[in-house]
Amino acid sequence: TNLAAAALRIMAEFRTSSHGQTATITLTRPRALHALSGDMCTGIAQSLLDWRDDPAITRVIIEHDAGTRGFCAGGDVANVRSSAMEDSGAAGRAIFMAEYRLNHLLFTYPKPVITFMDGVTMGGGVGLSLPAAFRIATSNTLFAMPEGAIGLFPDIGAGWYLPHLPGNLGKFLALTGARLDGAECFWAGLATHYLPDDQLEAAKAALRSSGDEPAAILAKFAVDPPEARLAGNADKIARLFAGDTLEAIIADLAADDGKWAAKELRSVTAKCPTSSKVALRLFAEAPHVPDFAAEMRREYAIAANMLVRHDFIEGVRAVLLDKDNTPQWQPASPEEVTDAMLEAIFADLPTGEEWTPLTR
Ligand code: QUE
Repeated sequence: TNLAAAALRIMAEFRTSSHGQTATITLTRPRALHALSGDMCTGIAQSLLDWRDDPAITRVIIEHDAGTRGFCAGGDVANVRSSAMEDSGAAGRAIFMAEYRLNHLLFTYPKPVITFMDGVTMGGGVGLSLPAAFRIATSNTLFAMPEGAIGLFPDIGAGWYLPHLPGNLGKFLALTGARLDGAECFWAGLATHYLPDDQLEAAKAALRSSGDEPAAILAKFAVDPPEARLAGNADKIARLFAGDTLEAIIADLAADDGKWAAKELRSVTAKCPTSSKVALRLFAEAPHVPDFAAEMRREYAIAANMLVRHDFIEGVRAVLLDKDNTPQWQPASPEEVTDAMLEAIFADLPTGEEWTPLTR
């Protein structure tokens, strides 16, 4: 009914609580696998600012509502897409502004944050995880940077975190959209701890009732993860994702006669070629980025330039709306993505329109 629909719309998409010295953000948008809306980003940042200045609070837990699927599936890309078609992307840019401000606030937060990556953790969910001092992988973790599937690019600070992963793992994650489980996240250093999912509520209860440091508390609940399947492919990833260009990586995968390379080649070539080239350039330029604020500034400019392109509108249509998974990319091949196109996507925004951090 209309009344029920209206009630669902005003239902809060996150809630906050505090127990002793521990504050908690709980994501409560289960119908979207807790994907971040712009309002969630703004509201969560406000709570974090309040707790930052509250001496009674020494640490913050980020979790999703118990009993629901997914930790956080991403950002508000369906609404960004609507904005691109209806208001030239103005509302979409505001959503990315709010999300990247939250990412930056978490990155610079002076108190330890503990993120429970318990379920689907993609894109926006990765942005809540990687800046946290304590990143808890679980038996339910499914981690990915899938933006190449929707004609976007690995954002939320991916250009800061991913280039530092060993053995070309960052390029592999960005170009294939590979899904990592909890054991693989721990193996790659994306997570700091691995907990069985039947220990999560006990670990949170201990963080809320004990005065001990988070590291000491989490050590009591962490276990050795199962073997990481990814470790067995690390040599191939290091070798076959070493190329500097998309064309070189595709050629190396195609020249390998193994089954693994053939499967990854299909993943790479299904992604938006412009997205993949943006990712490679983002990573190549990473050594020149002085700090995380500069990272957010460049990613925001890229997002603003990409969200109005055909590929983003088409990618969200194919993956999230029509779910036919047959996006028609423009250009459709790596060779057709010119340096001039990349220059336009990496162009600075006009003065006054750039990303800025939260000030309060
Ligand atoms: C790339 C993305 C997202 C994605 C899939 C991609 C993304 C996002 C979602 C998503 C998933 C399930 C939902 C939802 C959103 O999927 O950002 O509302 O129920 O939010 O390939 O960037």
